[in-house]
Amino acid sequence: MAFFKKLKDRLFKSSSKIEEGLDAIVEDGGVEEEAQFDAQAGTDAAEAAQKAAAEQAKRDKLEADAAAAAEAAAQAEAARQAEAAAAALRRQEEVDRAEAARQVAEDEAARAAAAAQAQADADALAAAEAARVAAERAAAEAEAAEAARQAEVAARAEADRQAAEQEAARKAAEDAAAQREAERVEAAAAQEAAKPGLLGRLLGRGDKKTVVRRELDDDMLEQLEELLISADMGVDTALRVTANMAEGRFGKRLSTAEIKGLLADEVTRIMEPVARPMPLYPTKPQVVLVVGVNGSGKTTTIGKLASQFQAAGKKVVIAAGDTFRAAAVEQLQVWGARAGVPVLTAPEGSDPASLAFDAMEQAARDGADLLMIDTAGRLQNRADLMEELSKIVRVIRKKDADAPHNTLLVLDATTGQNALSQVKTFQELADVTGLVMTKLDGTAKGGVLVALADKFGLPIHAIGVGEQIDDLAPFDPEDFAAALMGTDR
Ligand SMILES: Nc1nc2c(ncn2[C@@H]2O[C@H](COP(=O)(O)OP(=O)(O)O)[C@@H](O)[C@H]2O)c(=O)[nH]1
Ligand SMILES: [Mg+2]
Repeated sequence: MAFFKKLKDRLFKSSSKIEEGLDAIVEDGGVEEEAQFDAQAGTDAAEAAQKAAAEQAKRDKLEADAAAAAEAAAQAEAARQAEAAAAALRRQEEVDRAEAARQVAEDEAARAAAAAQAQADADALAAAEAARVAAERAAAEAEAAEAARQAEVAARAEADRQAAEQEAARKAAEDAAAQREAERVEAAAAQEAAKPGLLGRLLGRGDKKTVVRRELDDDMLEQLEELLISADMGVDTALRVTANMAEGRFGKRLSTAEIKGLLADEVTRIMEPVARPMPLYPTKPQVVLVVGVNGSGKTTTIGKLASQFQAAGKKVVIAAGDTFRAAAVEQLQVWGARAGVPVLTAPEGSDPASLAFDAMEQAARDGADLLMIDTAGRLQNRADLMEELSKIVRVIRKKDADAPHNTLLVLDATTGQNALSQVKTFQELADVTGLVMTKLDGTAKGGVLVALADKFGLPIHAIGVGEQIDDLAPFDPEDFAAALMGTDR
Protein backbone atom coordinates (compact mmCIF):
# COMPACT_ATOMS: atom_id res chain seq x y z
CA MET A 1 0.00 0.00 0.00
CA ALA A 2 2.86 2.33 0.78
CA PHE A 3 4.25 1.64 -2.62
CA PHE A 4 0.92 2.32 -4.27
CA LYS A 5 0.87 5.73 -2.60
CA LYS A 6 4.30 6.46 -4.05
CA LEU A 7 3.27 5.13 -7.43
CA LYS A 8 0.11 7.20 -7.36
CA ASP A 9 2.06 10.30 -6.40
CA ARG A 10 4.82 9.75 -8.87
CA LEU A 11 3.47 7.71 -11.68
CA PHE A 12 2.29 9.66 -14.66
CA LYS A 13 3.22 12.92 -12.96
CA SER A 14 0.49 12.31 -10.38
CA SER A 15 -2.38 12.26 -12.83
CA SER A 16 -2.65 9.98 -15.78
CA LYS A 17 -3.80 11.22 -19.14
CA ILE A 18 -6.47 8.54 -19.12
CA GLU A 19 -7.97 9.70 -15.84
CA GLU A 20 -8.38 13.23 -17.16
CA GLY A 21 -9.75 12.14 -20.53
CA LEU A 22 -12.40 9.81 -19.13
CA ASP A 23 -14.34 12.57 -17.40
CA ALA A 24 -14.53 14.52 -20.63
CA ILE A 25 -15.76 11.48 -22.56
CA VAL A 26 -18.51 10.61 -20.10
CA GLU A 27 -19.64 14.22 -19.83
CA ASP A 28 -19.84 14.43 -23.63
CA GLY A 29 -23.39 13.17 -24.13
CA GLY A 30 -23.67 11.92 -20.57
CA VAL A 31 -26.70 12.66 -18.43
CA GLU A 32 -26.61 13.81 -14.84
CA GLU A 33 -28.48 11.30 -12.74
CA GLU A 34 -29.43 10.93 -9.12
CA ALA A 35 -26.55 9.11 -7.58
CA GLN A 36 -27.38 5.54 -6.73
CA PHE A 37 -25.28 3.29 -4.67
CA ASP A 38 -23.05 1.20 -6.81
CA ALA A 39 -20.26 -1.00 -5.64
CA GLN A 40 -17.78 0.31 -8.16
CA ALA A 41 -18.14 3.95 -7.23
CA GLY A 42 -17.95 3.77 -3.48
CA THR A 43 -18.41 7.52 -3.16
CA ASP A 44 -21.97 7.15 -4.38
CA ALA A 45 -22.80 5.59 -1.03
CA ALA A 46 -22.12 8.91 0.67
CA GLU A 47 -24.28 10.68 -1.86
CA ALA A 48 -27.11 8.23 -1.26
CA ALA A 49 -26.78 8.71 2.49
CA GLN A 50 -26.97 12.47 2.11
CA LYS A 51 -30.00 12.20 -0.09
CA ALA A 52 -31.67 9.80 2.33
CA ALA A 53 -30.96 12.22 5.19
CA ALA A 54 -32.56 15.09 3.27
CA GLU A 55 -35.56 12.95 2.45
CA GLN A 56 -35.84 11.80 6.06
CA ALA A 57 -35.76 15.44 7.20
CA LYS A 58 -38.55 16.23 4.72
CA ARG A 59 -40.59 13.25 5.91
CA ASP A 60 -40.00 14.22 9.53
CA LYS A 61 -41.22 17.76 8.83
CA LEU A 62 -44.36 16.52 7.08
CA GLU A 63 -45.04 14.21 9.99
CA ALA A 64 -44.48 17.05 12.48
CA ASP A 65 -46.84 19.29 10.49
CA ALA A 66 -49.53 16.61 10.40
CA ALA A 67 -49.14 15.94 14.12
CA ALA A 68 -49.37 19.66 14.89
CA ALA A 69 -52.53 20.01 12.80
CA ALA A 70 -54.12 16.98 14.46
CA GLU A 71 -53.16 18.31 17.87
CA ALA A 72 -54.72 21.71 17.11
CA ALA A 73 -57.92 20.07 15.81
CA ALA A 74 -58.13 17.83 18.87
CA GLN A 75 -57.67 20.81 21.11
CA ALA A 76 -60.36 22.84 19.38
CA GLU A 77 -62.72 19.88 19.62
CA ALA A 78 -61.94 19.39 23.32
CA ALA A 79 -62.54 23.09 23.99
CA ARG A 80 -65.82 22.95 22.08
CA GLN A 81 -66.97 19.85 23.99
CA ALA A 82 -65.96 21.37 27.34
CA GLU A 83 -67.90 24.50 26.49
CA ALA A 84 -70.99 22.49 25.51
CA ALA A 85 -70.78 20.39 28.67
CA ALA A 86 -70.47 23.52 30.80
CA ALA A 87 -73.49 25.10 29.10
CA ALA A 88 -75.57 21.94 29.60
CA LEU A 89 -74.50 21.83 33.22
CA ARG A 90 -75.47 25.46 33.69
CA ARG A 91 -78.91 24.88 32.17
CA GLN A 92 -79.53 21.80 34.33
CA GLU A 93 -78.44 23.64 37.46
CA GLU A 94 -80.82 26.49 36.73
CA VAL A 95 -83.69 24.05 36.37
CA ASP A 96 -82.70 22.22 39.55
CA ARG A 97 -82.36 25.43 41.50
CA ALA A 98 -85.78 26.77 40.39
CA GLU A 99 -87.34 23.48 41.34
CA ALA A 100 -85.63 23.51 44.75
CA ALA A 101 -86.80 27.08 45.41
CA ARG A 102 -90.29 26.16 44.40
CA GLN A 103 -90.20 23.12 46.73
CA VAL A 104 -88.85 25.15 49.64
CA ALA A 105 -91.53 27.80 49.13
CA GLU A 106 -94.23 25.15 48.94
CA ASP A 107 -93.01 23.42 52.11
CA GLU A 108 -92.85 26.71 53.90
CA ALA A 109 -96.33 27.67 52.76
CA ALA A 110 -97.73 24.32 53.86
CA ARG A 111 -96.12 24.65 57.23
CA ALA A 112 -97.45 28.20 57.61
CA ALA A 113 -100.89 27.05 56.58
CA ALA A 114 -100.83 24.25 59.14
CA ALA A 115 -99.76 26.70 61.85
CA ALA A 116 -102.48 29.07 60.89
CA GLN A 117 -104.95 26.24 61.03
CA ALA A 118 -103.75 25.25 64.52
CA GLN A 119 -103.83 28.78 65.91
CA ALA A 120 -107.30 29.17 64.58
CA ASP A 121 -108.63 32.49 63.62
CA ALA A 122 -106.83 34.89 65.84
CA ASP A 123 -103.58 34.94 64.14
CA ALA A 124 -104.97 34.02 60.78
CA LEU A 125 -104.01 37.23 59.10
CA ALA A 126 -100.73 37.58 60.90
CA ALA A 127 -99.91 33.98 60.16
CA ALA A 128 -100.79 34.39 56.54
CA GLU A 129 -98.69 37.50 56.47
CA ALA A 130 -95.81 35.70 58.17
CA ALA A 131 -96.10 32.85 55.71
CA ARG A 132 -96.01 35.29 52.81
CA VAL A 133 -93.00 37.04 54.28
CA ALA A 134 -91.27 33.72 54.91
CA ALA A 135 -92.01 32.59 51.38
CA GLU A 136 -90.72 35.88 50.04
CA ARG A 137 -87.54 35.64 52.13
CA ALA A 138 -86.98 32.04 51.05
CA ALA A 139 -87.41 33.08 47.44
CA ALA A 140 -84.99 36.00 47.92
CA GLU A 141 -82.46 33.75 49.62
CA ALA A 142 -82.74 31.19 46.85
CA GLU A 143 -82.30 33.97 44.31
CA ALA A 144 -79.16 35.27 46.05
CA ALA A 145 -77.68 31.78 46.26
CA GLU A 146 -78.34 31.30 42.55
CA ALA A 147 -76.72 34.62 41.69
CA ALA A 148 -73.63 33.66 43.69
CA ARG A 149 -73.49 30.25 42.03
CA GLN A 150 -73.90 31.75 38.59
CA ALA A 151 -71.12 34.22 39.27
CA GLU A 152 -68.89 31.37 40.36
CA VAL A 153 -69.69 29.28 37.23
CA ALA A 154 -68.99 32.29 35.03
CA ALA A 155 -65.70 32.93 36.80
CA ARG A 156 -64.71 29.27 36.41
CA ALA A 157 -65.65 29.29 32.72
CA GLU A 158 -63.59 32.44 32.18
CA ALA A 159 -60.62 30.88 33.96
CA ASP A 160 -60.97 27.74 31.82
CA ARG A 161 -61.18 29.82 28.65
CA GLN A 162 -58.04 31.76 29.59
CA ALA A 163 -56.17 28.56 30.40
CA ALA A 164 -57.24 27.07 27.04
CA GLU A 165 -56.08 30.22 25.27
CA GLN A 166 -52.70 30.10 27.01
CA GLU A 167 -52.28 26.42 26.17
CA ALA A 168 -53.16 27.08 22.53
CA ALA A 169 -50.63 29.91 22.38
CA ARG A 170 -47.93 27.71 23.95
CA LYS A 171 -48.71 24.91 21.50
CA ALA A 172 -48.57 27.31 18.53
CA ALA A 173 -45.17 28.59 19.68
CA GLU A 174 -43.95 25.00 20.03
CA ASP A 175 -45.22 24.09 16.56
CA ALA A 176 -43.51 27.10 15.05
CA ALA A 177 -40.23 26.12 16.72
CA ALA A 178 -40.60 22.53 15.47
CA GLN A 179 -41.28 23.81 11.98
CA ARG A 180 -38.21 26.06 12.06
CA GLU A 181 -36.04 23.15 13.25
CA ALA A 182 -37.38 20.88 10.51
CA GLU A 183 -36.67 23.58 7.93
CA ARG A 184 -33.18 24.10 9.33
CA VAL A 185 -32.41 20.35 9.19
CA GLU A 186 -33.68 20.17 5.63
CA ALA A 187 -31.69 23.21 4.56
CA ALA A 188 -28.55 21.82 6.22
CA ALA A 189 -29.04 18.47 4.50
CA ALA A 190 -29.55 20.19 1.16
CA GLN A 191 -26.47 22.34 1.67
CA GLU A 192 -24.43 19.34 2.77
CA ALA A 193 -25.53 17.50 -0.35
CA ALA A 194 -24.79 20.45 -2.61
CA LYS A 195 -21.31 21.16 -1.22
CA PRO A 196 -19.44 18.01 -2.27
CA GLY A 197 -21.21 18.20 -5.63
CA LEU A 198 -19.42 21.41 -6.40
CA LEU A 199 -16.12 20.17 -5.02
CA GLY A 200 -16.59 16.84 -6.74
CA ARG A 201 -16.91 18.62 -10.04
CA LEU A 202 -13.76 20.62 -9.46
CA LEU A 203 -11.81 17.52 -8.52
CA GLY A 204 -13.44 15.38 -11.15
CA ARG A 205 -14.31 12.85 -8.50
CA GLY A 206 -17.57 11.08 -7.81
CA ASP A 207 -18.48 12.80 -4.53
CA LYS A 208 -21.59 14.45 -5.78
CA LYS A 209 -25.24 14.09 -5.25
CA THR A 210 -25.64 13.39 -8.91
CA VAL A 211 -23.45 11.33 -11.16
CA VAL A 212 -23.00 11.70 -14.88
CA ARG A 213 -23.61 8.52 -16.83
CA ARG A 214 -23.31 7.98 -20.53
CA GLU A 215 -24.82 5.20 -22.55
CA LEU A 216 -22.16 2.95 -24.02
CA ASP A 217 -22.49 3.07 -27.80
CA ASP A 218 -20.15 2.97 -30.82
CA ASP A 219 -19.34 6.67 -30.50
CA MET A 220 -18.31 6.38 -26.89
CA LEU A 221 -16.33 3.22 -27.56
CA GLU A 222 -14.43 5.00 -30.30
CA GLN A 223 -13.62 7.89 -27.97
CA LEU A 224 -12.37 5.45 -25.33
CA GLU A 225 -10.17 3.72 -27.92
CA GLU A 226 -8.71 7.06 -28.96
CA LEU A 227 -8.04 7.98 -25.34
CA LEU A 228 -6.17 4.73 -24.70
CA ILE A 229 -4.22 5.10 -27.94
CA SER A 230 -3.27 8.65 -26.94
CA ALA A 231 -1.91 7.17 -23.70
CA ASP A 232 0.52 5.03 -25.74
CA MET A 233 -1.43 1.82 -25.45
CA GLY A 234 -1.15 1.15 -29.16
CA VAL A 235 -4.04 0.55 -31.55
CA ASP A 236 -4.34 -3.23 -31.17
CA THR A 237 -4.19 -3.25 -27.39
CA ALA A 238 -6.53 -0.26 -27.07
CA LEU A 239 -9.08 -2.01 -29.28
CA ARG A 240 -8.80 -5.23 -27.31
CA VAL A 241 -9.11 -3.50 -23.93
CA THR A 242 -12.15 -1.44 -24.93
CA ALA A 243 -13.84 -4.37 -26.71
CA ASN A 244 -13.47 -6.59 -23.65
CA MET A 245 -14.68 -3.82 -21.39
CA ALA A 246 -17.74 -3.20 -23.63
CA GLU A 247 -18.73 -6.84 -23.93
CA GLY A 248 -22.27 -7.28 -22.63
CA ARG A 249 -22.50 -3.59 -21.71
CA PHE A 250 -23.72 -1.95 -24.92
CA GLY A 251 -26.69 0.31 -24.21
CA LYS A 252 -25.86 0.41 -20.49
CA ARG A 253 -25.25 3.76 -18.82
CA LEU A 254 -21.82 4.04 -17.22
CA SER A 255 -20.21 6.63 -14.96
CA THR A 256 -16.55 7.64 -15.09
CA ALA A 257 -15.89 5.70 -11.90
CA GLU A 258 -17.46 2.57 -13.35
CA ILE A 259 -15.50 2.85 -16.60
CA LYS A 260 -12.25 3.40 -14.69
CA GLY A 261 -12.94 0.27 -12.66
CA LEU A 262 -13.76 -1.82 -15.72
CA LEU A 263 -10.71 -0.61 -17.68
CA ALA A 264 -8.45 -1.17 -14.67
CA ASP A 265 -9.77 -4.73 -14.43
CA GLU A 266 -8.96 -5.32 -18.12
CA VAL A 267 -5.46 -3.88 -17.75
CA THR A 268 -4.83 -5.97 -14.64
CA ARG A 269 -5.95 -9.07 -16.53
CA ILE A 270 -3.43 -8.38 -19.32
CA MET A 271 -0.58 -7.49 -16.96
CA GLU A 272 -0.93 -10.22 -14.37
CA PRO A 273 0.75 -13.02 -16.38
CA VAL A 274 3.86 -10.87 -17.05
CA ALA A 275 4.34 -9.43 -13.57
CA ARG A 276 7.26 -11.56 -12.40
CA PRO A 277 10.35 -10.59 -10.43
CA MET A 278 13.73 -11.39 -11.94
CA PRO A 279 14.28 -15.08 -11.27
CA LEU A 280 17.24 -16.03 -9.11
CA TYR A 281 19.15 -19.26 -9.68
CA PRO A 282 21.57 -21.18 -7.48
CA THR A 283 24.28 -20.82 -10.15
CA LYS A 284 27.30 -18.78 -9.01
CA PRO A 285 27.74 -16.31 -10.45
CA GLN A 286 24.33 -15.76 -11.99
CA VAL A 287 25.13 -13.54 -14.96
CA VAL A 288 22.73 -10.69 -15.72
CA LEU A 289 23.34 -8.91 -19.02
CA VAL A 290 21.67 -5.51 -19.19
CA VAL A 291 20.81 -4.11 -22.63
CA GLY A 292 18.89 -1.17 -24.05
CA VAL A 293 19.33 2.02 -26.04
CA ASN A 294 21.47 4.84 -24.68
CA GLY A 295 19.76 6.86 -22.01
CA SER A 296 17.04 4.28 -21.32
CA GLY A 297 18.31 3.87 -17.74
CA LYS A 298 20.55 0.78 -17.85
CA THR A 299 23.28 2.09 -15.59
CA THR A 300 20.82 3.58 -13.10
CA THR A 301 18.79 0.37 -13.00
CA ILE A 302 21.92 -1.72 -12.42
CA GLY A 303 22.80 0.52 -9.49
CA LYS A 304 19.31 0.18 -8.00
CA LEU A 305 19.16 -3.59 -8.54
CA ALA A 306 22.65 -4.13 -7.12
CA SER A 307 21.64 -2.18 -4.03
CA GLN A 308 18.47 -4.28 -3.57
CA PHE A 309 20.25 -7.61 -4.07
CA GLN A 310 23.04 -6.54 -1.76
CA ALA A 311 20.47 -5.58 0.88
CA ALA A 312 18.88 -9.01 0.41
CA GLY A 313 22.20 -10.61 1.33
CA LYS A 314 23.47 -11.38 -2.16
CA LYS A 315 27.07 -10.80 -3.12
CA VAL A 316 27.08 -8.67 -6.25
CA VAL A 317 29.77 -7.67 -8.76
CA ILE A 318 29.23 -5.10 -11.52
CA ALA A 319 31.08 -4.94 -14.85
CA ALA A 320 31.12 -1.51 -16.49
CA GLY A 321 30.72 -2.86 -20.01
CA ASP A 322 29.90 0.49 -21.59
CA THR A 323 33.55 1.27 -22.30
CA PHE A 324 32.64 3.68 -25.06
CA ARG A 325 32.26 6.68 -22.76
CA ALA A 326 34.44 7.45 -19.74
CA ALA A 327 31.49 9.23 -18.12
CA ALA A 328 29.48 6.02 -18.19
CA VAL A 329 32.17 4.21 -16.22
CA GLU A 330 32.38 6.97 -13.62
CA GLN A 331 28.59 6.99 -13.27
CA LEU A 332 28.59 3.27 -12.58
CA GLN A 333 31.37 3.66 -10.03
CA VAL A 334 29.26 6.18 -8.17
CA TRP A 335 26.31 3.74 -8.15
CA GLY A 336 28.61 0.89 -7.05
CA ALA A 337 29.86 2.98 -4.16
CA ARG A 338 26.27 3.88 -3.17
CA ALA A 339 25.20 0.24 -3.26
CA GLY A 340 28.44 -0.96 -1.64
CA VAL A 341 29.20 -3.20 -4.60
CA PRO A 342 32.56 -3.60 -6.41
CA VAL A 343 32.63 -2.22 -9.97
CA LEU A 344 35.06 -3.70 -12.53
CA THR A 345 36.14 -1.23 -15.16
CA ALA A 346 38.27 -1.19 -18.27
CA PRO A 347 40.00 1.72 -20.06
CA GLU A 348 37.84 3.88 -22.34
CA GLY A 349 37.43 2.33 -25.79
CA SER A 350 38.69 -1.10 -24.74
CA ASP A 351 36.90 -4.32 -25.66
CA PRO A 352 33.85 -4.87 -23.45
CA ALA A 353 33.99 -8.61 -24.11
CA SER A 354 37.41 -8.96 -22.50
CA LEU A 355 36.15 -6.94 -19.50
CA ALA A 356 33.20 -9.34 -19.26
CA PHE A 357 35.61 -12.28 -19.30
CA ASP A 358 37.75 -10.76 -16.51
CA ALA A 359 34.57 -10.03 -14.55
CA MET A 360 33.46 -13.67 -14.83
CA GLU A 361 36.77 -14.77 -13.34
CA GLN A 362 36.71 -12.23 -10.54
CA ALA A 363 33.07 -12.96 -9.65
CA ALA A 364 33.90 -16.67 -9.47
CA ARG A 365 36.97 -15.94 -7.32
CA ASP A 366 34.93 -13.71 -4.97
CA GLY A 367 32.16 -16.30 -4.75
CA ALA A 368 29.68 -13.66 -5.98
CA ASP A 369 26.04 -14.61 -6.38
CA LEU A 370 25.38 -12.13 -9.14
CA LEU A 371 27.41 -10.53 -11.91
CA MET A 372 25.65 -7.61 -13.57
CA ILE A 373 27.10 -6.54 -16.91
CA ASP A 374 26.35 -3.03 -18.21
CA THR A 375 26.52 -2.52 -21.97
CA ALA A 376 26.62 0.33 -24.45
CA GLY A 377 23.41 1.00 -26.32
CA ARG A 378 24.49 2.64 -29.53
CA LEU A 379 21.71 1.76 -31.93
CA GLN A 380 23.10 4.11 -34.60
CA ASN A 381 25.16 1.23 -35.86
CA ARG A 382 23.10 -1.85 -35.35
CA ALA A 383 25.61 -4.24 -36.88
CA ASP A 384 28.33 -3.04 -34.47
CA LEU A 385 26.06 -3.30 -31.48
CA MET A 386 24.95 -6.77 -32.46
CA GLU A 387 28.55 -7.84 -32.90
CA GLU A 388 29.51 -6.34 -29.54
CA LEU A 389 26.67 -8.06 -27.68
CA SER A 390 27.19 -11.45 -29.29
CA LYS A 391 30.93 -11.24 -28.57
CA ILE A 392 30.20 -10.63 -24.87
CA VAL A 393 27.84 -13.61 -24.84
CA ARG A 394 30.40 -15.84 -26.65
CA VAL A 395 33.12 -14.93 -24.16
CA ILE A 396 31.13 -15.45 -20.96
CA ARG A 397 29.88 -18.79 -22.28
CA LYS A 398 33.48 -19.99 -22.24
CA LYS A 399 33.14 -19.80 -18.44
CA ASP A 400 29.49 -20.86 -18.18
CA ALA A 401 27.66 -22.36 -21.14
CA ASP A 402 24.31 -21.26 -19.66
CA ALA A 403 25.30 -17.60 -19.24
CA PRO A 404 23.90 -15.04 -19.42
CA HIS A 405 21.14 -16.34 -17.20
CA ASN A 406 19.10 -13.20 -17.57
CA THR A 407 19.14 -10.62 -20.33
CA LEU A 408 17.28 -7.56 -19.11
CA LEU A 409 16.05 -5.05 -21.64
CA VAL A 410 15.70 -1.61 -20.09
CA LEU A 411 13.04 0.59 -21.71
CA ASP A 412 12.26 4.26 -21.18
CA ALA A 413 8.52 4.86 -20.68
CA THR A 414 8.77 8.37 -22.09
CA THR A 415 9.67 7.03 -25.54
CA GLY A 416 6.10 5.79 -25.91
CA GLN A 417 5.33 3.44 -28.78
CA ASN A 418 9.02 3.50 -29.70
CA ALA A 419 9.56 1.03 -26.85
CA LEU A 420 7.68 -1.59 -28.89
CA SER A 421 10.14 -1.36 -31.78
CA GLN A 422 13.06 -1.44 -29.32
CA VAL A 423 11.82 -4.77 -27.99
CA LYS A 424 11.70 -6.17 -31.54
CA THR A 425 15.20 -4.90 -32.30
CA PHE A 426 16.80 -6.17 -29.09
CA GLN A 427 15.10 -9.53 -29.40
CA GLU A 428 17.01 -9.87 -32.68
CA LEU A 429 20.28 -8.73 -31.09
CA ALA A 430 20.04 -10.73 -27.88
CA ASP A 431 17.92 -13.32 -26.16
CA VAL A 432 15.85 -10.92 -24.03
CA THR A 433 14.41 -12.69 -20.97
CA GLY A 434 12.72 -9.81 -19.18
CA LEU A 435 11.93 -6.10 -19.13
CA VAL A 436 12.47 -3.19 -16.79
CA MET A 437 10.57 -0.02 -17.62
CA THR A 438 12.08 3.19 -16.29
CA LYS A 439 10.86 6.79 -15.96
CA LEU A 440 7.20 5.97 -15.32
CA ASP A 441 7.39 9.00 -13.04
CA GLY A 442 8.23 11.14 -16.04
CA THR A 443 5.21 10.57 -18.23
CA ALA A 444 1.47 11.14 -18.04
CA LYS A 445 0.90 8.17 -20.34
CA GLY A 446 2.41 4.80 -19.48
CA GLY A 447 0.02 2.79 -21.64
CA VAL A 448 3.00 1.37 -23.55
CA LEU A 449 3.61 -1.07 -20.73
CA VAL A 450 0.17 -2.56 -21.34
CA ALA A 451 0.93 -2.82 -25.05
CA LEU A 452 4.27 -4.52 -24.29
CA ALA A 453 2.60 -7.07 -22.04
CA ASP A 454 -0.15 -7.65 -24.57
CA LYS A 455 2.19 -8.01 -27.60
CA PHE A 456 5.29 -9.73 -26.32
CA GLY A 457 4.32 -11.41 -23.10
CA LEU A 458 7.87 -10.85 -21.77
CA PRO A 459 8.13 -10.79 -17.97
CA ILE A 460 8.13 -7.29 -16.49
CA HIS A 461 10.50 -7.46 -13.52
CA ALA A 462 10.49 -3.94 -12.16
CA ILE A 463 9.59 -0.35 -12.86
CA GLY A 464 11.62 2.80 -12.29
CA VAL A 465 9.80 5.69 -10.64
CA GLY A 466 12.63 8.10 -9.96
CA GLU A 467 16.36 8.69 -10.03
CA GLN A 468 17.17 7.68 -6.46
CA ILE A 469 18.58 4.34 -5.40
CA ASP A 470 15.28 3.09 -3.92
CA ASP A 471 13.18 4.27 -6.85
CA LEU A 472 12.91 0.84 -8.41
CA ALA A 473 9.79 -1.13 -7.56
CA PRO A 474 8.58 -4.62 -8.26
CA PHE A 475 5.83 -4.55 -10.84
CA ASP A 476 2.35 -4.89 -9.29
CA PRO A 477 -0.34 -5.10 -12.00
CA GLU A 478 -3.26 -4.02 -9.81
CA ASP A 479 -1.44 -1.00 -8.45
CA PHE A 480 -0.27 -0.12 -11.92
CA ALA A 481 -3.75 -0.44 -13.45
CA ALA A 482 -5.28 1.62 -10.64
CA ALA A 483 -2.69 4.37 -11.05
CA LEU A 484 -3.04 4.30 -14.83
CA MET A 485 -6.84 4.62 -14.75
CA GLY A 486 -7.03 6.85 -11.69
CA THR A 487 -9.11 4.48 -9.58
CA ASP A 488 -8.64 4.64 -5.83
CA ARG A 489 -7.20 1.76 -3.90
N1 LIG B 1 12.89 10.21 -13.58
C1 LIG B 1 13.59 9.10 -13.77
N2 LIG B 1 14.80 9.17 -14.34
C2 LIG B 1 15.50 8.04 -14.54
C3 LIG B 1 14.96 6.78 -14.17
N3 LIG B 1 15.88 5.84 -14.51
C4 LIG B 1 16.91 6.51 -15.06
N4 LIG B 1 16.70 7.83 -15.08
C5 LIG B 1 17.56 8.89 -15.60
O1 LIG B 1 17.73 8.69 -17.00
C6 LIG B 1 18.99 9.16 -17.40
C7 LIG B 1 19.73 8.07 -18.16
O2 LIG B 1 19.98 7.01 -17.29
P1 LIG B 1 21.21 6.02 -17.48
O3 LIG B 1 21.11 5.01 -16.39
O4 LIG B 1 22.47 6.79 -17.60
O5 LIG B 1 20.84 5.37 -18.87
P2 LIG B 1 21.75 4.41 -19.76
O6 LIG B 1 22.36 5.27 -20.82
O7 LIG B 1 20.80 3.42 -20.33
O8 LIG B 1 22.75 3.79 -18.87
C8 LIG B 1 19.71 9.54 -16.11
O9 LIG B 1 19.66 10.93 -15.98
C9 LIG B 1 18.93 8.89 -15.02
O10 LIG B 1 18.97 9.58 -13.81
C10 LIG B 1 13.64 6.73 -13.58
O11 LIG B 1 13.06 5.69 -13.25
N5 LIG B 1 13.01 7.92 -13.40
MG1 LIG C 1 24.77 3.74 -19.04
